[in-house]
Amino acid sequence: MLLPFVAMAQTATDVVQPPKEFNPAGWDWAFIAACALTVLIILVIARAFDIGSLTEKVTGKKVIGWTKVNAWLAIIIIIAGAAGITYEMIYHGKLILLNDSASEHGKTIDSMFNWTFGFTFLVFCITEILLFWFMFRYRYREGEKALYYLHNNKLEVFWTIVPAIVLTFLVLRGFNTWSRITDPSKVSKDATQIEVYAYQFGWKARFAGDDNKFGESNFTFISGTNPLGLAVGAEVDSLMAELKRDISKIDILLASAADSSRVWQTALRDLEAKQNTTAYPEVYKDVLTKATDARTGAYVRNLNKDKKRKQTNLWRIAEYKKNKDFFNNAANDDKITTEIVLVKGKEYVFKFRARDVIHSAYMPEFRAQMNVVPGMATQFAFTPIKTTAEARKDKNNKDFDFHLYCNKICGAAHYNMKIKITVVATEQEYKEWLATQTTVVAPPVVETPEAPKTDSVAPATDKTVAVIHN
Ligand SMILES: [Cu+2]
Repeated sequence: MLLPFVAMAQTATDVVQPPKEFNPAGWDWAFIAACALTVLIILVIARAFDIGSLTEKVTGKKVIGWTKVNAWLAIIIIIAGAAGITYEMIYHGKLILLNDSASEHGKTIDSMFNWTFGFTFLVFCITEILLFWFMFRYRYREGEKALYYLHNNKLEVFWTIVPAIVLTFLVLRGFNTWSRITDPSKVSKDATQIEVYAYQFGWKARFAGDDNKFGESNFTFISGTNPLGLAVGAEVDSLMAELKRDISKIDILLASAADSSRVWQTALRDLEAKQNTTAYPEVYKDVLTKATDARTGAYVRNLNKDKKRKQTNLWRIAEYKKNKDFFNNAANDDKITTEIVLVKGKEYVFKFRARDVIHSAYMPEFRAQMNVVPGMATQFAFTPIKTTAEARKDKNNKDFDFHLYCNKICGAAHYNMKIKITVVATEQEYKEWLATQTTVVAPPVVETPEAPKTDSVAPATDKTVAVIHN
């Protein structure tokens, strides 16, 4: 530890306490009285100064030396400020800036952090002290004239070279550390791969199955039962069958578009004739929209758009299906989990993928953070050096867990986007856990698309029907 630092990072997993009840008996009345007294004293002093300046006006003689007062106030402010910060550092920060890292590279990150903070803190202190001292020492005095000081080469060289050397040292060290944990060529071949998949709003993890190989994936394969879009043959077949069914349903709707338009126009006329437009505003609004869409052709246009989209999707999947390397069954045994389990001392590579918007995988205890970008492969490698059980003991908190959080404001439920990371001591524990996890399960494929009933052409709600036939 370079310098005494304030605690900053230790609140990441702290639970937010509910507000305490209104209870004046528990208040620190001595503190409140001291505050009130301070305010009172300031008011009295201000009043005294007021009287002073009034006297100045009346007598024409100088009573208060304002320059001197301000100069001394500056000194008081810097001393009081420094004392306040020191107090906070010791009593609330406990002189800790970062908790112990739970990953191997985390020690380097912490050391870099401390060096950066230490250096900037030192410069900050020196410049602040000089700033306030100059304010005090060179305040206005009668008869004294300011020195006009234009340029000094030695000073320029000094404050260019020193930061340049320090920054070079900090940046090079940072660059080295960063590339060691993010450069794919620097990760050892034996490192276990884990895919971390982000979506609004949650995370899923994928572990390679018994073959120790990740299967291919593509966003076009995503379905309700295949959230990661893995290239699992049976899954993708049933998705294709579903798409075909949807397309034939749309075809039937298109064929009977003229009939359905008539139904809605009649319904609309009925409603208007019976003056039900105000009695049932929602029904009227619904029927009006449908009748208008049918009349303007928007209904048919939307159906065609939907059909085109589904056909494109179907075509894309069919193209992928032709590639036997893509559908090589490697994805069939991949495990999809809602928790990440790691073994202490083993190296891991996290491969990140996003479904919708940019997220950011943030693992504060492991000193790791990486953007998770749709359509882009990002990764991060690290070795955990502390089990969950050890961390609980260190923190003296039996409920503590490591987590991976989203650190990019990605939408309404961003705050709730996290996945638990458990670090176990032995490979055996990990294997036992993995065995309980599930793969993508394929539902039975339905070959013949089932035709929808024709009376569903103009779907009217019970309420609508009741109103129309009133
Ligand atoms: Cu997110």
